[in-house]
Amino acid sequence: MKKTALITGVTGQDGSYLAEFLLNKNYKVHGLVRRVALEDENHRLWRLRHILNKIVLHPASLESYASLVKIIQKIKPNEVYHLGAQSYVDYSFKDEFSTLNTNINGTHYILSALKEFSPKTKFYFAGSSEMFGKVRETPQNEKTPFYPRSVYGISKVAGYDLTRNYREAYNMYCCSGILFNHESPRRGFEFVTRKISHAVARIKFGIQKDLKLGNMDAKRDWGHAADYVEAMWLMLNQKKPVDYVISTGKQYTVRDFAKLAFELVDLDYKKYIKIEKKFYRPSEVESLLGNCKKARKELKWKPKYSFKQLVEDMVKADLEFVEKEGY
Ligand code: NDP
Ligand code: GDR
Repeated sequence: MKKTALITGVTGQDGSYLAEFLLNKNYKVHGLVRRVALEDENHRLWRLRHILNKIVLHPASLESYASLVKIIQKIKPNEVYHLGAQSYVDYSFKDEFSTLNTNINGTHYILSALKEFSPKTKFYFAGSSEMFGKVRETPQNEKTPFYPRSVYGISKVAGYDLTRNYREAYNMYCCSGILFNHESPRRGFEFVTRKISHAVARIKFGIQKDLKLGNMDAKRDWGHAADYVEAMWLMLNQKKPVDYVISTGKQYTVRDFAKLAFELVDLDYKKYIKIEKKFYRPSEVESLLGNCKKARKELKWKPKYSFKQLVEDMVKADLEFVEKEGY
């Protein structure tokens, strides 16, 4: 019999790659979407357009326990991948309350609904390297203490703890991936990598003059989303639920990313970038670097994309995007 998976956040970057990945593994894939997405398919479902006829979408809200219960009772999925979240760190400083509400209550509602109505379902929580924040050691692994620097990071620590507690208290198969930044041509435009690759393409085509950024010294461990969704699936297909760090183990600055992206179209980044205070965060995460030895050993997972291949993939895709769409 086909396995059934439910993905929250299916319209996002990771949700779309994961849906494809699970279809290739012959899963029946269900996705939870906000009703507005169904009303505006063109804009809200762009990442899923090519697989829309192969997946089942259910309107629901992470803010409504009742709507989540309805879907879980109906599908009783083998696996739930809980990716839905207010995921933009910068925005979490501007709207703390809704970030906490969506990210903490949304996670709690799903866990609670599973406990009541489908306790055998395996549950994946999208944890984040933002939980390490002001890092206590370098590189960071599964034992590194958390020190979040934003409401977003705080919400992810709470989701991580809820997930652990459901595993320990109710003996459910619940685990968290502590994923470091992962990007792709499907990254949202507000995140720095996509902001850069999109701007590079627009500047190359002469429709943008410069690129305004904040802290270019921030260091991140950047991987490719297509690689990282495989790790989510691996975590739900082990004998026991265990939390894992997923990362590349290599670190670059925002400046490194920009320099390479501009070089790929024969431009010098220094001529185009302007620094603006408004893109700095009230409390910044300066440096993240993951140690994923445990995942490499136990899950036999490793990233396929190098940093250079990631930047190339994004810039190439945005050159095609801007040429086709004209913006
Ligand atoms: P995206 O921002 O691309 O996608 C977020 C998804 O959550 C979207 O489908 C969005 O729906 C949905 N969502 C947001 N708010 C709600 C809500 N109130 N009700 C229902 N759905 C909602 O994120 P990514 O794909 O990049 O990330 C997936 C998950 O992994 C997130 O939880 C993120 O925090 C986490 N993460 C991401 C990392 C990364 O580098 N990408 C690293 C570590 C963790 P809509 O389309 O309607 O807005
Ligand atoms: P991050 O990603 O906060 O790491 O969270 P983002 O791309 O937003 O920022 C990365 C770093 O770049 C610096 N920066 C800028 N960022 C943005 N967005 N825009 C700018 O103009 C800019 N200039 C400099 C930031 O200050 C920061 O240091 C992502 C999200 O996907 C989270 O959901 C996820 O949990 C973490 O990665 C791991």
